[in-house]
Amino acid sequence: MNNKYIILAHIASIAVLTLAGCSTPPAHTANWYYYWKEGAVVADMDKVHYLWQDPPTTIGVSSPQKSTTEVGLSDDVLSSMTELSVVNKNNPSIQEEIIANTDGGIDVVATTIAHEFKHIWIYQQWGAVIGHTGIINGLKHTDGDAIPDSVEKDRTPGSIGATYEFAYNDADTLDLGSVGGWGDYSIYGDNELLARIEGVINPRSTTPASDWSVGGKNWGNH
Ligand SMILES: [Ca+2]
Ligand SMILES: [Ca+2]
Repeated sequence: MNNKYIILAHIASIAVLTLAGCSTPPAHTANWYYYWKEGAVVADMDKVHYLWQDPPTTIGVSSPQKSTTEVGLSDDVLSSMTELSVVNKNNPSIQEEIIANTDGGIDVVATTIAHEFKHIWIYQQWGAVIGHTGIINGLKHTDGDAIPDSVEKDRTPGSIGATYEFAYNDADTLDLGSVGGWGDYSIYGDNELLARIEGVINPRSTTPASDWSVGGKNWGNH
């Protein structure tokens, strides 16, 4: 299986980061955030917390233990682009390619919101967070990627386990952690891959006609 997806941004999500700990942003910053939130230019923008960081250290975060209704985005959501190409360590026929697209803005935000809420969805299914092992909600977790052993071992056609052939004892079966600068994914790469793909194939809806932010879809048209 060789799946290719078009991605609009490098989504450097750190699922275990908290939303707290950011300094108060200067009043003049985040034109994009306020325009898109107040104008509902991207669906679920009302559930986005602005992560002010100088310089930004991540694009988006979710912290399911603290909130299942809010995710965070930083200014880096506007700029970072990359391509992801990974292969299952145990079955090289399983390959996932996520190809960068340089058209950023609301498209990147729509992808990133979907991505972060997929991390939360995983938490809601089984109740584990990154790094948790042992029995959680009656299901065994061996590798700490928040996906239970039974789900990773499942080879029923169409299941998560069958689609990616995840290993129950390897948190990063497709070796996302080997990609330059992404070493953190070695502890939850399987979880991250599900979120990456969700963001690409099922991004939040957008209303480009309402995007009057600086550099946005209608910038220069007024
Ligand atoms: Ca697991
Ligand atoms: Ca795994």
